[in-house]
Amino acid sequence: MPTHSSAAANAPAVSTIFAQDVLSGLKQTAKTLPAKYFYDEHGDRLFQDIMHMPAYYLTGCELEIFQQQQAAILKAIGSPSFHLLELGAGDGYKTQVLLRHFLEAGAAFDYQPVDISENVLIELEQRLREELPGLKVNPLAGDYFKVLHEGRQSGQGSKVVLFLGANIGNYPPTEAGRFLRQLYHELNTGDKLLIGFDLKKDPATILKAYNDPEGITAAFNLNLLKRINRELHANFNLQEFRHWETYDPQSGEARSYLVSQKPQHVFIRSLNRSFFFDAWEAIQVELSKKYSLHEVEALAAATGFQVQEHFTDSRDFFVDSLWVK
Ligand code: AVI
Repeated sequence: MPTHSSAAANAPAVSTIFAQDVLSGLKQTAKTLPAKYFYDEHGDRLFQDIMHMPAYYLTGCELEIFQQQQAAILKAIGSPSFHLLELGAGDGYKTQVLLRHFLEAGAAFDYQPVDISENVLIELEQRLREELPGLKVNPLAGDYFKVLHEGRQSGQGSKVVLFLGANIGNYPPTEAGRFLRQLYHELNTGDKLLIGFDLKKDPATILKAYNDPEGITAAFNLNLLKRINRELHANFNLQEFRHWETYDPQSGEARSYLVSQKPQHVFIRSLNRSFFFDAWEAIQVELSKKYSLHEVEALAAATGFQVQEHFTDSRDFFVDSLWVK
Protein backbone atom coordinates (compact mmCIF):
# COMPACT_ATOMS: atom_id res chain seq x y z
CA MET A 1 0.00 0.00 0.00
CA PRO A 2 1.49 3.43 -0.87
CA THR A 3 2.33 5.94 1.81
CA HIS A 4 -0.20 8.71 1.41
CA SER A 5 1.78 11.39 3.17
CA SER A 6 4.79 11.29 0.82
CA ALA A 7 2.61 11.22 -2.31
CA ALA A 8 0.37 14.00 -1.05
CA ALA A 9 3.15 16.57 -1.22
CA ASN A 10 3.49 16.17 -4.99
CA ALA A 11 -0.15 15.54 -5.79
CA PRO A 12 -1.68 17.89 -8.35
CA ALA A 13 -5.21 19.17 -7.67
CA VAL A 14 -8.18 17.25 -9.12
CA SER A 15 -7.89 19.41 -12.16
CA THR A 16 -9.09 17.41 -15.14
CA ILE A 17 -12.60 16.28 -15.92
CA PHE A 18 -11.14 12.77 -16.27
CA ALA A 19 -9.85 12.93 -12.67
CA GLN A 20 -13.18 14.26 -11.42
CA ASP A 21 -15.11 11.54 -13.23
CA VAL A 22 -12.84 8.82 -11.84
CA LEU A 23 -13.26 10.24 -8.33
CA SER A 24 -17.03 10.44 -8.50
CA GLY A 25 -17.25 6.89 -9.91
CA LEU A 26 -14.91 5.22 -7.44
CA LYS A 27 -16.19 6.87 -4.28
CA GLN A 28 -19.65 5.38 -4.75
CA THR A 29 -20.67 2.25 -2.87
CA ALA A 30 -21.39 0.54 -6.20
CA LYS A 31 -18.27 1.66 -8.06
CA THR A 32 -18.43 2.78 -11.69
CA LEU A 33 -16.05 4.21 -14.29
CA PRO A 34 -17.24 5.89 -17.51
CA ALA A 35 -16.73 3.83 -20.68
CA LYS A 36 -16.05 6.96 -22.73
CA TYR A 37 -12.51 6.87 -21.32
CA PHE A 38 -11.81 3.51 -23.04
CA TYR A 39 -10.87 5.42 -26.16
CA ASP A 40 -7.29 6.60 -25.81
CA GLU A 41 -4.88 5.72 -28.63
CA HIS A 42 -4.48 2.12 -27.48
CA GLY A 43 -8.21 1.81 -26.76
CA ASP A 44 -9.03 3.05 -30.28
CA ARG A 45 -6.82 0.28 -31.68
CA LEU A 46 -8.38 -2.38 -29.46
CA PHE A 47 -11.84 -1.23 -30.53
CA GLN A 48 -10.78 -1.65 -34.18
CA ASP A 49 -9.75 -5.23 -33.29
CA ILE A 50 -13.12 -5.80 -31.60
CA MET A 51 -14.94 -4.63 -34.71
CA HIS A 52 -13.03 -7.23 -36.75
CA MET A 53 -13.80 -10.14 -34.40
CA PRO A 54 -16.33 -12.59 -35.84
CA ALA A 55 -18.05 -12.78 -32.41
CA TYR A 56 -18.70 -9.01 -32.49
CA TYR A 57 -21.50 -9.39 -35.05
CA LEU A 58 -22.64 -5.74 -34.86
CA THR A 59 -20.14 -4.37 -37.40
CA GLY A 60 -20.89 -7.04 -40.01
CA CYS A 61 -24.65 -6.57 -39.60
CA GLU A 62 -24.52 -2.83 -40.15
CA LEU A 63 -22.14 -3.27 -43.07
CA GLU A 64 -24.57 -5.76 -44.62
CA ILE A 65 -27.43 -3.26 -44.21
CA PHE A 66 -25.41 -0.56 -46.00
CA GLN A 67 -24.19 -2.91 -48.75
CA GLN A 68 -27.61 -4.40 -49.44
CA GLN A 69 -29.87 -1.42 -48.83
CA GLN A 70 -27.84 1.65 -49.82
CA ALA A 71 -30.23 2.52 -52.67
CA ALA A 72 -33.30 2.13 -50.42
CA ILE A 73 -31.66 4.33 -47.77
CA LEU A 74 -30.93 7.09 -50.29
CA LYS A 75 -34.47 6.84 -51.63
CA ALA A 76 -35.87 7.11 -48.10
CA ILE A 77 -33.74 10.20 -47.41
CA GLY A 78 -35.66 11.63 -50.30
CA SER A 79 -34.06 15.10 -50.55
CA PRO A 80 -32.34 16.17 -53.78
CA SER A 81 -29.62 17.85 -51.71
CA PHE A 82 -28.67 17.52 -48.06
CA HIS A 83 -26.02 18.09 -45.43
CA LEU A 84 -24.88 14.70 -44.02
CA LEU A 85 -23.58 14.94 -40.48
CA GLU A 86 -22.19 11.92 -38.64
CA LEU A 87 -21.98 12.01 -34.85
CA GLY A 88 -19.11 9.89 -33.48
CA ALA A 89 -17.79 9.09 -36.94
CA GLY A 90 -14.83 6.98 -35.74
CA ASP A 91 -12.98 5.40 -38.64
CA GLY A 92 -16.01 5.81 -40.94
CA TYR A 93 -15.38 2.39 -42.48
CA LYS A 94 -19.05 1.39 -42.82
CA THR A 95 -20.25 4.89 -43.66
CA GLN A 96 -17.90 4.89 -46.65
CA VAL A 97 -20.14 2.30 -48.33
CA LEU A 98 -23.07 4.73 -48.12
CA LEU A 99 -20.97 7.72 -49.16
CA ARG A 100 -19.70 5.94 -52.28
CA HIS A 101 -23.22 4.96 -53.29
CA PHE A 102 -24.61 8.45 -52.66
CA LEU A 103 -21.86 9.93 -54.86
CA GLU A 104 -22.34 7.38 -57.64
CA ALA A 105 -26.09 7.98 -57.58
CA GLY A 106 -25.42 11.70 -58.13
CA ALA A 107 -26.83 12.92 -54.78
CA ALA A 108 -25.91 16.53 -53.94
CA PHE A 109 -24.55 16.36 -50.41
CA ASP A 110 -21.60 17.23 -48.26
CA TYR A 111 -20.30 15.08 -45.40
CA GLN A 112 -19.40 16.41 -41.99
CA PRO A 113 -17.96 13.78 -39.63
CA VAL A 114 -17.99 14.95 -36.02
CA ASP A 115 -15.92 13.25 -33.34
CA ILE A 116 -14.31 14.23 -30.07
CA SER A 117 -11.02 12.69 -31.28
CA GLU A 118 -9.14 14.99 -33.63
CA ASN A 119 -6.70 12.17 -34.53
CA VAL A 120 -9.49 9.94 -35.72
CA LEU A 121 -10.84 12.75 -37.93
CA ILE A 122 -7.46 13.55 -39.49
CA GLU A 123 -7.03 9.91 -40.54
CA LEU A 124 -10.61 9.70 -41.78
CA GLU A 125 -10.31 12.85 -43.87
CA GLN A 126 -7.05 11.64 -45.46
CA ARG A 127 -8.58 8.30 -46.38
CA LEU A 128 -11.75 9.85 -47.78
CA ARG A 129 -9.78 12.32 -49.90
CA GLU A 130 -7.85 9.39 -51.40
CA GLU A 131 -10.71 6.95 -51.83
CA LEU A 132 -13.62 9.27 -52.62
CA PRO A 133 -11.97 12.30 -54.25
CA GLY A 134 -15.32 13.71 -55.39
CA LEU A 135 -16.66 13.94 -51.83
CA LYS A 136 -17.04 17.30 -50.11
CA VAL A 137 -15.81 16.51 -46.60
CA ASN A 138 -15.55 18.93 -43.73
CA PRO A 139 -14.66 17.21 -40.43
CA LEU A 140 -15.24 18.92 -37.11
CA ALA A 141 -13.72 17.92 -33.79
CA GLY A 142 -15.82 18.76 -30.80
CA ASP A 143 -19.02 18.46 -28.91
CA TYR A 144 -21.94 17.07 -30.97
CA PHE A 145 -24.46 19.64 -29.87
CA LYS A 146 -22.16 22.60 -30.27
CA VAL A 147 -21.59 21.56 -33.90
CA LEU A 148 -25.31 20.99 -34.49
CA HIS A 149 -26.22 24.28 -32.87
CA GLU A 150 -23.71 26.24 -34.95
CA GLY A 151 -24.95 24.49 -38.12
CA ARG A 152 -28.49 25.51 -37.24
CA GLN A 153 -27.50 29.13 -36.73
CA SER A 154 -25.71 29.24 -40.09
CA GLY A 155 -28.90 27.96 -41.75
CA GLN A 156 -27.45 24.95 -43.60
CA GLY A 157 -30.15 23.28 -45.75
CA SER A 158 -31.83 19.98 -45.09
CA LYS A 159 -29.92 17.79 -42.65
CA VAL A 160 -29.44 14.04 -42.32
CA VAL A 161 -27.76 13.00 -39.08
CA LEU A 162 -26.06 9.60 -38.76
CA PHE A 163 -25.68 8.06 -35.31
CA LEU A 164 -24.54 4.54 -36.14
CA GLY A 165 -22.90 1.46 -34.67
CA ALA A 166 -25.29 1.05 -31.68
CA ASN A 167 -23.62 3.98 -29.94
CA ILE A 168 -27.01 4.86 -28.45
CA GLY A 169 -26.85 1.53 -26.56
CA ASN A 170 -24.01 2.90 -24.42
CA TYR A 171 -26.39 5.45 -22.88
CA PRO A 172 -28.58 4.42 -19.93
CA PRO A 173 -32.23 4.65 -21.10
CA THR A 174 -32.98 8.00 -19.41
CA GLU A 175 -29.80 9.54 -20.85
CA ALA A 176 -30.60 8.11 -24.30
CA GLY A 177 -33.96 9.89 -24.08
CA ARG A 178 -32.31 13.14 -22.98
CA PHE A 179 -29.71 12.92 -25.77
CA LEU A 180 -32.34 12.31 -28.46
CA ARG A 181 -34.62 15.07 -27.18
CA GLN A 182 -31.70 17.48 -27.33
CA LEU A 183 -30.87 16.28 -30.84
CA TYR A 184 -34.51 16.77 -31.86
CA HIS A 185 -34.36 20.29 -30.53
CA GLU A 186 -31.31 21.12 -32.69
CA LEU A 187 -32.93 19.86 -35.92
CA ASN A 188 -35.39 21.59 -38.23
CA THR A 189 -38.72 20.11 -39.26
CA GLY A 190 -38.12 17.56 -42.02
CA ASP A 191 -34.51 16.82 -40.98
CA LYS A 192 -33.75 13.11 -40.60
CA LEU A 193 -31.81 10.84 -38.27
CA LEU A 194 -30.45 7.41 -39.26
CA ILE A 195 -29.76 5.70 -35.95
CA GLY A 196 -28.31 2.21 -35.30
CA PHE A 197 -29.62 -0.13 -32.58
CA ASP A 198 -28.40 -3.59 -31.69
CA LEU A 199 -31.52 -5.74 -31.37
CA LYS A 200 -32.45 -8.30 -28.70
CA LYS A 201 -31.50 -11.79 -29.80
CA ASP A 202 -30.25 -15.11 -28.36
CA PRO A 203 -28.55 -14.09 -25.10
CA ALA A 204 -25.69 -16.49 -25.87
CA THR A 205 -24.86 -14.57 -29.07
CA ILE A 206 -24.83 -11.26 -27.19
CA LEU A 207 -22.69 -12.55 -24.31
CA LYS A 208 -20.13 -13.98 -26.74
CA ALA A 209 -19.78 -10.61 -28.49
CA TYR A 210 -18.60 -9.04 -25.22
CA ASN A 211 -16.81 -12.08 -23.83
CA ASP A 212 -14.59 -13.19 -26.67
CA PRO A 213 -12.25 -16.14 -26.07
CA GLU A 214 -9.25 -14.13 -27.41
CA GLY A 215 -9.65 -11.70 -24.50
CA ILE A 216 -9.71 -8.58 -26.72
CA THR A 217 -12.76 -7.13 -24.95
CA ALA A 218 -11.10 -7.87 -21.59
CA ALA A 219 -7.98 -5.99 -22.74
CA PHE A 220 -10.17 -3.13 -24.01
CA ASN A 221 -11.86 -2.78 -20.62
CA LEU A 222 -8.68 -3.25 -18.57
CA ASN A 223 -7.03 -0.55 -20.70
CA LEU A 224 -9.14 1.92 -18.72
CA LEU A 225 -7.21 1.02 -15.55
CA LYS A 226 -3.95 1.32 -17.51
CA ARG A 227 -5.02 4.79 -18.62
CA ILE A 228 -5.80 5.80 -15.03
CA ASN A 229 -2.36 4.50 -13.99
CA ARG A 230 -0.64 6.53 -16.71
CA GLU A 231 -2.64 9.75 -16.70
CA LEU A 232 -3.65 9.99 -13.05
CA HIS A 233 -0.55 8.29 -11.59
CA ALA A 234 -2.34 5.34 -10.03
CA ASN A 235 -1.13 1.87 -9.13
CA PHE A 236 -3.87 -0.48 -10.35
CA ASN A 237 -2.38 -3.95 -10.78
CA LEU A 238 -4.12 -5.19 -13.92
CA GLN A 239 -3.43 -8.83 -13.01
CA GLU A 240 -5.63 -8.42 -9.96
CA PHE A 241 -8.74 -7.40 -11.87
CA ARG A 242 -10.78 -9.46 -14.30
CA HIS A 243 -13.32 -8.60 -16.94
CA TRP A 244 -16.84 -9.95 -16.33
CA GLU A 245 -19.83 -9.65 -18.64
CA THR A 246 -23.52 -10.11 -17.89
CA TYR A 247 -26.60 -9.92 -20.08
CA ASP A 248 -30.14 -9.46 -18.79
CA PRO A 249 -32.51 -10.61 -21.55
CA GLN A 250 -35.42 -8.73 -19.99
CA SER A 251 -33.92 -5.24 -19.91
CA GLY A 252 -31.60 -5.99 -22.85
CA GLU A 253 -28.68 -4.67 -20.81
CA ALA A 254 -25.23 -6.13 -21.41
CA ARG A 255 -22.95 -4.88 -18.66
CA SER A 256 -19.18 -5.02 -18.38
CA TYR A 257 -17.47 -5.11 -15.01
CA LEU A 258 -13.90 -5.13 -13.78
CA VAL A 259 -13.81 -7.34 -10.70
CA SER A 260 -11.18 -7.14 -7.98
CA GLN A 261 -9.86 -10.66 -7.34
CA LYS A 262 -8.65 -9.93 -3.82
CA PRO A 263 -8.97 -7.27 -1.12
CA GLN A 264 -6.67 -4.42 -2.12
CA HIS A 265 -6.00 -0.71 -1.93
CA VAL A 266 -5.30 1.34 -5.04
CA PHE A 267 -3.72 4.75 -4.73
CA ILE A 268 -4.42 7.49 -7.29
CA ARG A 269 -1.84 10.21 -6.86
CA SER A 270 -3.68 12.84 -8.92
CA LEU A 271 -6.60 12.48 -6.52
CA ASN A 272 -4.33 12.06 -3.51
CA ARG A 273 -6.64 9.31 -2.43
CA SER A 274 -6.64 5.59 -1.97
CA PHE A 275 -9.60 3.34 -2.74
CA PHE A 276 -10.32 0.03 -1.10
CA PHE A 277 -11.62 -2.90 -3.13
CA ASP A 278 -13.07 -5.87 -1.31
CA ALA A 279 -12.45 -9.34 -2.70
CA TRP A 280 -14.77 -9.78 -5.71
CA GLU A 281 -15.99 -6.20 -5.57
CA ALA A 282 -16.88 -4.98 -9.06
CA ILE A 283 -16.52 -1.69 -10.95
CA GLN A 284 -19.22 -1.31 -13.56
CA VAL A 285 -17.61 0.10 -16.68
CA GLU A 286 -19.97 -0.20 -19.63
CA LEU A 287 -23.59 -0.62 -20.56
CA SER A 288 -24.49 -1.86 -24.07
CA LYS A 289 -28.27 -1.89 -24.23
CA LYS A 290 -30.10 -4.07 -26.76
CA TYR A 291 -33.52 -3.01 -27.98
CA SER A 292 -36.62 -4.64 -29.46
CA LEU A 293 -38.16 -2.90 -32.49
CA HIS A 294 -41.06 -1.92 -30.23
CA GLU A 295 -38.65 -0.22 -27.84
CA VAL A 296 -36.99 1.58 -30.76
CA GLU A 297 -40.38 2.91 -31.85
CA ALA A 298 -41.32 3.89 -28.29
CA LEU A 299 -38.03 5.79 -27.94
CA ALA A 300 -38.67 7.65 -31.19
CA ALA A 301 -42.18 8.59 -30.06
CA ALA A 302 -41.01 9.64 -26.59
CA THR A 303 -38.40 11.98 -28.07
CA GLY A 304 -40.63 13.59 -30.70
CA PHE A 305 -39.45 11.73 -33.82
CA GLN A 306 -41.50 9.80 -36.35
CA VAL A 307 -40.16 6.47 -37.54
CA GLN A 308 -40.05 6.52 -41.34
CA GLU A 309 -38.44 3.15 -42.06
CA HIS A 310 -36.44 0.35 -40.44
CA PHE A 311 -33.50 -1.19 -42.29
CA THR A 312 -32.59 -4.55 -40.72
CA ASP A 313 -29.97 -7.15 -41.67
CA SER A 314 -30.91 -10.61 -42.94
CA ARG A 315 -30.82 -12.13 -39.42
CA ASP A 316 -32.73 -9.26 -37.73
CA PHE A 317 -29.76 -8.75 -35.40
CA PHE A 318 -29.42 -5.00 -36.00
CA VAL A 319 -31.52 -2.09 -37.23
CA ASP A 320 -30.65 1.26 -38.77
CA SER A 321 -33.84 3.19 -38.25
CA LEU A 322 -34.67 6.35 -40.20
CA TRP A 323 -36.48 8.94 -38.11
CA VAL A 324 -37.93 12.29 -39.16
CA LYS A 325 -38.46 15.47 -37.19
C1 AVI B 1 -19.15 1.64 -29.17
N1 AVI B 1 -20.12 0.68 -28.66
C2 AVI B 1 -21.34 0.66 -29.48
C3 AVI B 1 -19.59 -0.67 -28.40
C4 AVI B 1 -20.70 -1.58 -27.84
O1 AVI B 1 -20.97 -2.60 -28.46
O2 AVI B 1 -21.27 -1.23 -26.81
C5 AVI B 1 -18.41 -0.63 -27.47
C6 AVI B 1 -17.88 -2.01 -27.12
N2 AVI B 1 -17.60 -2.45 -25.91
C7 AVI B 1 -17.17 -3.67 -25.94
N3 AVI B 1 -17.20 -4.10 -27.19
C8 AVI B 1 -17.61 -3.05 -27.94
